[in-house]
Amino acid sequence: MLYPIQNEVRSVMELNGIWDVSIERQSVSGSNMPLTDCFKVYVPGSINDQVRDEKIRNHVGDFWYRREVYVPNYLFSQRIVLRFGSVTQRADVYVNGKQVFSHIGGFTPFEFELNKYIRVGKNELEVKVSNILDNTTLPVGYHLKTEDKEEVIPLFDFYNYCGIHRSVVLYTTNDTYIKDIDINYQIKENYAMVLPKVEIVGDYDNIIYEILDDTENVVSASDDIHNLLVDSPRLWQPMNAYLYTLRVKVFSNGRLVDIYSEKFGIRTIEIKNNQLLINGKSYYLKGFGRHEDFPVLGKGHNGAVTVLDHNLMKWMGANSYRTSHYPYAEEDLRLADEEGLLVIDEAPGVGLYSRFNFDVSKNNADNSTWSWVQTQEHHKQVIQELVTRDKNHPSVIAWAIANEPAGHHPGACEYFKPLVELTKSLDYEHRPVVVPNIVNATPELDEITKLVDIICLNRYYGWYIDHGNLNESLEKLKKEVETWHEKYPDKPIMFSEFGVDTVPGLHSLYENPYSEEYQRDYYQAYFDVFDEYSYVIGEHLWNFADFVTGRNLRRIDGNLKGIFTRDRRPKSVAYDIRKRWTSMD
Ligand code: GCB
Repeated sequence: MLYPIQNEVRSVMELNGIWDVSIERQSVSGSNMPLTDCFKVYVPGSINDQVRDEKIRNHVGDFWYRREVYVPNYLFSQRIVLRFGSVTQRADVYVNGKQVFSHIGGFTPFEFELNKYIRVGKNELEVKVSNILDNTTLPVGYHLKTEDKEEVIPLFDFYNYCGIHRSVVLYTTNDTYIKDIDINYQIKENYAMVLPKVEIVGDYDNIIYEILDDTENVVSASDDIHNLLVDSPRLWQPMNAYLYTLRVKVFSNGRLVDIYSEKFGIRTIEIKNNQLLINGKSYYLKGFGRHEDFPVLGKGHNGAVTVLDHNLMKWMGANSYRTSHYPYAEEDLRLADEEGLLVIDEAPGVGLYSRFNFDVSKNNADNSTWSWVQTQEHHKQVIQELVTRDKNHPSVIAWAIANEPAGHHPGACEYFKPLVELTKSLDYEHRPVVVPNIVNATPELDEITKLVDIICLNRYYGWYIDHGNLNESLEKLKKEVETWHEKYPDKPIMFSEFGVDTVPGLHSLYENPYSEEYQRDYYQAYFDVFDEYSYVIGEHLWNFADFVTGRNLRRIDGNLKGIFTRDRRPKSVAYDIRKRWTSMD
């Protein structure tokens, strides 16, 4: 799905700002009834941390958002599209009292044509937002409902923030419009052949494709996609990005009816001899698993936070991150493209583990995951939405289609095989597919790793296993790395998560868990292991910053495994890691 842009033909109008929200539906379209029991919520932003009332903060079920939208008469000569960047977890959209659209899935955009539902001037827009998660949704939760209580117990470790989390816009196009663009290319000896696939709706008689360099010079132009050649292309390199623009112009009777500019980078990605090669050169991934999570905003997108987080990652010497555990705002990826950061782009396939427990030794009590979850169809939908949204981003180097599923429960392979195939088939580049692995899905039992391109391990030896005992746990870590390598010698291994909860300002002379010293020792010990193996191709620390979780005996004010606090102050370990990463070639 294309990002909304304004240009010669298209216009964009933001509907962000303060909306009215209530638990019960408040308005009857057309009436001037005063709204009672409404509270105010800023969009984009999670509801939960904008309200004082705990009942509202913890409400399970529906929230009704409402606002008026004034539509100027001049827009009506065009298609008017209403687009939501994301609504978590489900949205039912009502226009002037009538339900017109629904979308399930909290982390991808959706849009629909509005013309037939609106009039010139004042219109009423309502969105029923639900935060229910169950065994048919992703993420997965246990949905418990009795006569006097409704609850969602998350099978994952982050707070189930809800609301309209990303921008809401009205944008316009003509009746003939560019619906989608896939920018495929092939790199030859000293030129690149760009082969865009453009989907157009409506009548037209001519299309012109132009390729512009980063100073906006047209380097190639044609009405035939087979003639789009870029001589001596400048490659998009990690941390040294170079972006070209594909400009598509659509004409009808000599009149320009649509135009869209999409940036892209020219580069290759390959997995070969257990290495990750970008433009033929092997790269080591240094970076983080992250969350969209910030005080007050919750999971609401805020451009200033995106910019700061990217600056902090670059300051640390990172070259990559994973969008754990769901697709992030489109603005994040657009920035990563400009900055040369590498992104493992993750679908919200999290919680696929029956009776998941932080005490991993208890996780083997039940092996029924794949008979209990009914998420496969929805999983296909979220993968499709992820790949079609993000396919043209050069920053995206791999797709993570789930996080820590029960890869060792019967049925895991049957569940994942079609999903891996689908992901590859949707992506013209066939980028690597990964599924970060949980420690219980051992090399002997796991059924998923054979399907993926990079072995991604989330490991907590010294924390959930052998808590506080680094020496013993590292022997286990080494043994495990070697066992995976023996089983899959051609596949690279990366650590997609490892870390320890650390209370900022807590110091200890000893190896005391939760202290800043323990976090420093833990990371140093892991790094010493990674550096022994050439086939370990990356380290993503868990987590970039502390984040909010549900209430749990093991969580003191959330998950404290951040290298930065939730308000982005560095813990001591940040300086060690910065030293390591900035001195690594
Ligand atoms: C994991 C999960 C992540 C948790 C983390 C932890 O394995 O993938 O979502 O937050 O462990 O800190 O327990």
